[in-house]
Amino acid sequence: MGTRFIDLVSIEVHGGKGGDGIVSFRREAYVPKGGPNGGDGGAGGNVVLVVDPKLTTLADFRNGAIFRAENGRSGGSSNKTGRRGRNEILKVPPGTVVCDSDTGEQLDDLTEAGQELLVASGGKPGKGNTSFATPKIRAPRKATKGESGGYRKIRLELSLIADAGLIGVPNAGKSTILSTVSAARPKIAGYPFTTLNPALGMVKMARGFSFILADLPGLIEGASAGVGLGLRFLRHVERNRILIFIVGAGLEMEPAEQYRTVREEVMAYKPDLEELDEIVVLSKADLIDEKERASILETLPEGSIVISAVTGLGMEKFLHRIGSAVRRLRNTEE
Ligand SMILES: Nc1nc2c(ncn2[C@@H]2O[C@H](COP(=O)(O)OP(=O)(O)OP(=O)(O)O)[C@@H](O)[C@H]2O)c(=O)[nH]1
Ligand SMILES: [Mg+2]
Repeated sequence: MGTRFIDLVSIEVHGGKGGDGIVSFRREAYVPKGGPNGGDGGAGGNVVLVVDPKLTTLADFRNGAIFRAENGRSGGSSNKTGRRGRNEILKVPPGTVVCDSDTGEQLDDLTEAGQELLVASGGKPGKGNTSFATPKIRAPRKATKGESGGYRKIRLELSLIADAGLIGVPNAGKSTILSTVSAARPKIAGYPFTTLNPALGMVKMARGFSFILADLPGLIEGASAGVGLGLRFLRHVERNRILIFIVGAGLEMEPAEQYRTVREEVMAYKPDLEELDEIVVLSKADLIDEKERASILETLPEGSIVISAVTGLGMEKFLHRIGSAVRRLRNTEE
């Protein structure tokens, strides 16, 4: 179904190189030729994905970015093993599906908080000359180099369900709203049923917080019985967690009537939806004056918001209202 927003990035991951083993001999006073004491290298670091339930998108990853774990250090004299390279830990949101970009093979579906996936192993460390000492060769001059780490291109894919859906009669201005608050570019036109399939956009707020907003096809009376885009539309509504009713100024139907009609259709389709959070918004407010706005507001539920996607009026308040509803929901779901 179309209410999924696919967040997709390809990245490269490189395990760290293993540290080299070294050639070294003991040097003690009065001992002309000490035995070998060259230590092994440290292993290269791994690149590991780990699920962080606080994340909801892959927006922190730049497409094509390269992530390298640290190299292991070389061994030291006195049989000191080199320090191993630090792992590179990449946090991903729950629901991230990981595939090898070259083979297309699915490596894992990361769903649980804290779940880990090793995507590139660190290289094996080299051995120091101590390891090559035998009864015959007491002073080996041989040490091996660390191996390079694993490398691969992976694809991270997250399919998101919208947090909130824009619901309203045709021409209420739903697509215009989505296009001004996100990078989504739904079709906008002054005729009904411009939107045939839901469009989704990611709304980015301050401090890395974001949510997914769905622009839904217009809804008319009888939709729950299959009129207009009817059921096709309503199937999408039930996948949203917050219902945003958009009523438009300047339409044939009065705003209060739009709200009543649309809400009734939604609830007739699925009474459970009564339990979802609701936000009521009067849009296209630039078409009417202050006085008319106030009198329309009196006919809408308390706390309704007035906006214009064209002039920007009320848009900040609108986004904050949705943002705090989304936050509340996510907190209770944790
Ligand atoms: N003046 C004004 N016009 C608007 C505003 N928002 C949308 N419009 C116009 O209203 C018409 C319908 O806008 P859309 O965003 O396509 O409406 P919609 O609710 O997505 O319509 P459907 O997809 O048919 O359900 C277009 O001609 C828009 O340019 C607004 O804030 N002010
Ligand atoms: Mg539309």
